[in-house]
Amino acid sequence: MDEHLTGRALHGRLPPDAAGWIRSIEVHDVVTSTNDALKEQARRGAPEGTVVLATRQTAGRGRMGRTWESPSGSLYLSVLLRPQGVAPSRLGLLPLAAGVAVAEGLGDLGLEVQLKWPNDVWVQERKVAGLLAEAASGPAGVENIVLGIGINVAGSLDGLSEEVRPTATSLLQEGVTADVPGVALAVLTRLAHWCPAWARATDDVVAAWRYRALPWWGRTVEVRSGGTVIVGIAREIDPMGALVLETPEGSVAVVAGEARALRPRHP
Ligand code: BT5
Repeated sequence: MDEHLTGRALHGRLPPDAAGWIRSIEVHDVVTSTNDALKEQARRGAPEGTVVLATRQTAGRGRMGRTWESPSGSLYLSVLLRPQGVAPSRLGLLPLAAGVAVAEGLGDLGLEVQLKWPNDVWVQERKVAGLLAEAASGPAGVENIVLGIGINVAGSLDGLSEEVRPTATSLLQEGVTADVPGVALAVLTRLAHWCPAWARATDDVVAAWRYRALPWWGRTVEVRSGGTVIVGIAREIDPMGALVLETPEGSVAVVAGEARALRPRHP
């Protein structure tokens, strides 16, 4: 990243509301994982709204032990939340709230995206961004959450593996010529609204998410979760962010997993 783009300079470019919630931004050219760097800061008592940002990761993580490929020139950021008295059952809603923030931020830059349950940001069936929320709990409940977001900004997908490339896209690939700081500002501005809104349970996260979701309603969807596979007709997102599927055994609310819409069978 440009030398003049320090965290302090970036923070100074946030709109006042967002600058009030985002406490500080630490900028790195390269880290193992911004989530791990921020967890370290959380252990040392960093406040809510602390942000770690990098343009390359050497050990970027996805969910369930997967890798988030993190070549240079894209945006990898993590935000620290310290929600007070938030029920653990609301945790599943946070990736949805963050997805809305990313969608709105990218929308501000001219890129229309769609949200795929629970944590993917897509442009026409290709993943442009992913979200990973990791919570640390203690005796008093949820102590902190490190919310990580990876957004493919750079134009060339050459930095991605052959396996990931066919299902990935980037901002530049989609014709949006924003730089990493610009994308960071757009997304942080929206996160500064949606993270506190999620914690206070004020704005309707589910309605905002559904508005931008892939139109799966009424389609047959398969969710792999742990060792199980659940297939049913997608009906709704429940108030806690679970995907409600209508199965032959009845209605099932799936809280986490890997979802895909099955192609309709032709006779
Ligand atoms: C995610 O996991 O989508 C969460 C990604 C979160 C990444 C951020 S970057 C900042 C912070 N620090 C971290 O270490 N992580 C967070 P999941 O739903 O498990 O998706 C992972 C899958 O997405 C992989 O198995 C690949 O198929 C695909 N993938 C990996 N890298 C990709 C990329 N750069 N672009 C598009 N798809 C990718």
